[in-house]
Amino acid sequence: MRQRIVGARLGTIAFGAALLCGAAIAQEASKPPATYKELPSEVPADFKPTHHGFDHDRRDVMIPMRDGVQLHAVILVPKGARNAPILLTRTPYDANRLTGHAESAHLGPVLNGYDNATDVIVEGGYIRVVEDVRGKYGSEGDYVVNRPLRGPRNPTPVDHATDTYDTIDWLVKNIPETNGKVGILGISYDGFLPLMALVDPHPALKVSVPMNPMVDGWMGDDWFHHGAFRQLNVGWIYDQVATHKGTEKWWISHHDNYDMYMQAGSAGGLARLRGLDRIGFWRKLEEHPSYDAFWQQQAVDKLLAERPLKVPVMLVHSLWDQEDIYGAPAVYKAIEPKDTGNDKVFLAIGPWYHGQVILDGSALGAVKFHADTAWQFRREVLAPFLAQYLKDGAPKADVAPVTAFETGTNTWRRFQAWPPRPGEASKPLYLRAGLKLSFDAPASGDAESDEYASDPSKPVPFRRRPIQPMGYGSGNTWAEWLVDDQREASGRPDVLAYVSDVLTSPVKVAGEPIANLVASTTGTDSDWVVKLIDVYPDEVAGDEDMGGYQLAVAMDIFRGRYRESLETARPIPSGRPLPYRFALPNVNHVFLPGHRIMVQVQSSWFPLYDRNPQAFVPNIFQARPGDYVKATQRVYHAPGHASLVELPIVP
Ligand code: PG9
Repeated sequence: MRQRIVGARLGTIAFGAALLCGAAIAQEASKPPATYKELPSEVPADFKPTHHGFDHDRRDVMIPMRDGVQLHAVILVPKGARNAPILLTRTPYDANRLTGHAESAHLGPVLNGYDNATDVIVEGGYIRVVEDVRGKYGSEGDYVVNRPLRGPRNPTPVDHATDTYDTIDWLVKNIPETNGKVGILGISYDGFLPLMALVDPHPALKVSVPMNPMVDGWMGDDWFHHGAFRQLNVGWIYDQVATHKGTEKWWISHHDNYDMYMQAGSAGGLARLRGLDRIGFWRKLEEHPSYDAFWQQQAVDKLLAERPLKVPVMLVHSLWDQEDIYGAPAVYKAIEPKDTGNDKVFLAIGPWYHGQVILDGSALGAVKFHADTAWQFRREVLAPFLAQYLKDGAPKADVAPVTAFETGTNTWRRFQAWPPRPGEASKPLYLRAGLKLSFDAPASGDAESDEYASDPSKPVPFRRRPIQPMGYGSGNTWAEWLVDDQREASGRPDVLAYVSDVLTSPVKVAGEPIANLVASTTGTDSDWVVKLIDVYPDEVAGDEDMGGYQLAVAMDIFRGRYRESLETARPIPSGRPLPYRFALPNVNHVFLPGHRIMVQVQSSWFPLYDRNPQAFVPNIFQARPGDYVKATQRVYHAPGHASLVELPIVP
């Protein structure tokens, strides 16, 4: 014990001395340096790396735009490249980061990340160019999220179309190793930019591959789905827009994000607590909760529908895209009619999460595809598709207008169009009494409806708690939430789960299921979530973890205040059965014999979506704690009040 005390005293003395010494140093440091001959610095005045052994040449350039603003780009030229095509990605996510995944002499590891189709780029011998968009990271200029095209929302002479044009013009004139042909591709926001490139395109732009693109932030991509706000994304606004180079980072205050957002009360409340309301883009979100001109005029599918299509485009869609599940099919639908020769607009549909197309596509969460579907696509479709437009003398690619993976059977299909049977009428799958599902309409005498309590103080978690933030860090399974087992929800009293009999023959669906709910609420506003689910057999041979699994193949939410007009929110007449009709995400799925079909209905999906107060308020971003009220929800399944899902069944 004594030893320890002495030690303690000595420690105190030492600590005191250290404090005094530290103060002295600090005081010293505050003084101007003493006049002494400095040692010769070991840092060379102008160090140039030898890049000995590199298989590529790295060039950092500033490219002048037509308004004088300069954009930073990283150019990676394979050693010995001659007459090589360029693959360009424009990004708000830091070109240096996207081209700096490893300190390596080889292009593969340098590009090997969540943002390059590395094997296609490197094995294809492409010159790789990644450019910071205007106003971000190494580039000059102002930053506007998803900068609108010149026009009513952008009075300046520049936008992403002009910046892409000017960039391509500079590249083909200043990279001697190129053959003068440029392809543009990218994922998510980087997928929105290849769509912007299609407007008044540069003649050297030969092909565009938007993957999981952001297209309509209100209808079904990152910000709202049918008016319900995706509040889990607010951290992106903070990280992306608070500073030029993303130096300020959003933070988590609770291990379970469910608690963090509950404590904040509303998305607007959280925004004000954390200074988001000082960020221009947040203020625009808060000012435009409805589908008004702000959203309609920047919906990329609408913009492209009005413009000529001059460049071949392959839209890449992920069936379980947890972020931009609306974009690619919406653009396909908008521009495909222009493709009279069926040889300019292509669609690829894979069993992937957001961006998984450039990663390993063997499985998604618990769902196994028994082959690397993403690699298959890159090798057999994307690589030859790009080459035919970009490489001198490359053969025409044997790529169908639509290449779609069929889940359930785990089979790639080739179609001439999407949906494959455009004229085919959908088949109604009815919600029936006794929580049944049937292709037979409700019969008179059936129980009229089912009810559940929707309590905003206990919103339905969108996945098992504790809930992680949106993100891609190691251990974060945000990317997989769309394939979470929906048993978590189906057992809850505030979720209705209707299920069919066991199927004796396959039911193949390809296209967009449409939810048709007839429902009432005792409140004056309400959210409706509808999920189309494949229920696996109680036991699955060879994959026991899938026994009884409830795999959602299409799920979405609709904010009831917009039932009459997406542009104008209106209170819901309380207690009255009313129709709600909204599209669910595209499916390409076979419900196999032995499986069952399930439809779940609920009225919250938290904290991914903000809570609906269930009492009508002008702007839910400004809802106050007292606005949130419990409501009793009724879903009807009686003749004349039939709830159903229109299934795009393929015989
Ligand atoms: N679509 C992704 C995203 C955009 C905005 C908010 C949150 C996610 C992305 O571009 O990465």
